[in-house]
Amino acid sequence: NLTNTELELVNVTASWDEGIGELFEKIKQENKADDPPNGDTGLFFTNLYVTPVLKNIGLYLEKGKMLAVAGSTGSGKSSLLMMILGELVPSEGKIRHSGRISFSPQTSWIMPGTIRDNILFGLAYDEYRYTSVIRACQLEEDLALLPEKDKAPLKEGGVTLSGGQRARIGLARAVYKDADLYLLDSPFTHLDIVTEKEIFERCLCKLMSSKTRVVVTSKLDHLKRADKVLLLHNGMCYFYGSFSDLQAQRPDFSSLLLG
Ligand code: M5T
Repeated sequence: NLTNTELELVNVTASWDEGIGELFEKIKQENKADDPPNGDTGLFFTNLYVTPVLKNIGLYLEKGKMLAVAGSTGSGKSSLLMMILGELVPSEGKIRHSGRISFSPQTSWIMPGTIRDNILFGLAYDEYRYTSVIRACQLEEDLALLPEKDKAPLKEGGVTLSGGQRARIGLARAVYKDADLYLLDSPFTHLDIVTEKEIFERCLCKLMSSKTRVVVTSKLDHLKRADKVLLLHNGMCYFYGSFSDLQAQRPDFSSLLLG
């Protein structure tokens, strides 16, 4: 049902080295003139197969639901978000979504300006919205400690910020933006367990409860709370479905979440 579906992937396969594929396609075309009379050009190209980063992925996410994307390092989680964003073009399959996307990358870029500028990121200041976001992202205490509060200037690259502050500013920026689909790549890196738990609850579950969310996270607690779980392994779908089905169908799944 498309009216309730915010995001749909149908048998999607993609490679980062697509450029190489295109280059060899070009060589192949150019070589056509020199083809032997029997036209057998297949052999030379059989070893030019490009390994896909994502293989045959299918999923759908209804409006207002949360999808947790899990898997070990290099399994393709960031690549999946890049594909939804349109940065990685699938070689096979279909991606469907409509509307505005808000994306927070694994490492947020800090621009020169105040903390507030870095959260608003060009959008108009709405006090209620801004305060809710600051609270949900646990930035209130950090700001209270600064004499200039959220008017404290930041340098490009955010050298004066801790890793956790930068992560929370990045998350706050993505959440402040009004969008139909939120793509959050590992929003809890550099956060201690308690802060992570609080932000997951207050921001991702409560503040964003009506939003369609794709969150890269391998934390068991997060998978439990998500409406859907996609567990990737070497770019393939190891599991897709509800957490209870994950436990039932893949009892050994936690070994894939380490690292
Ligand atoms: C999967 C390659 C990367 C790796 C594979 C984002 C990105 C990834 N890759 C590129 O070549 N270009 C890119 O822009 O794709 O990497 P991933 O999608 O980053 O995996 P992950 O998000 O599951 O890993 P991690 O470590 O962030 O948990 O071969 O080189």
